[in-house]
Amino acid sequence: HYSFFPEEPRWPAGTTELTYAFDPENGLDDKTKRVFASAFARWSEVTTINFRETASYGDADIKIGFYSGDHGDGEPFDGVLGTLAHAFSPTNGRFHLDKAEDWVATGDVTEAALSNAVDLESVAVHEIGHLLGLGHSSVEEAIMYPTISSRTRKVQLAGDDIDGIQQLY
Ligand code: TQI
Ligand code: ZN
Ligand code: ZN
Repeated sequence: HYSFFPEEPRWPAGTTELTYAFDPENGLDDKTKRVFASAFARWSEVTTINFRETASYGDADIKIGFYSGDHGDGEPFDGVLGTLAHAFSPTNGRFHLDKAEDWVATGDVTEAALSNAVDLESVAVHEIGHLLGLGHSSVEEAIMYPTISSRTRKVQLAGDDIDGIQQLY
């Protein structure tokens, strides 16, 4: 079953659009950016919130970046596997990914040559759930279930994820 953060923080009632931006220092390619767009679209399909990329990083509601090790927020990354990414509860908007992972942005992660390959969209869909206010779910099929194996792709929202997010928005 889905859960929320303590005190159930959420984006303000009536929010119809949230903007997101990529840390310009990362210089991400379009292929990578399209993976995030696809992950956001999965949540906008089941809520009244649309997500729009903006070039003005400073003004964006959601700020996405890849970092290694200690990156200044008290939650250092740990190298290959372990913690893959973290996102904060509403309305913080910070969404950080561990640069050390072998991120797979397209194709079939189950066929990736690297045994520690991590599917970027799977992690993005999960972290966006946190950004919107969902905690973890006890339902194994749910995107918000707290474990995923490497070389696994899980990007489809389960009924449990949809029930949870529709409680908030
Ligand atoms: N990162 C953890 C996560 O996103 C960080 C975390 C732990 C967390 N507890 C939290 C974030 C409570 C918000 C609220 O769950 S992770 C998965 C999963 C991670 C894990 O790198 O371990 C995914 C990131 F669920 F598959 F294990 C993405 Cl999909
Ligand atoms: Zn961080
Ligand atoms: Zn999580």
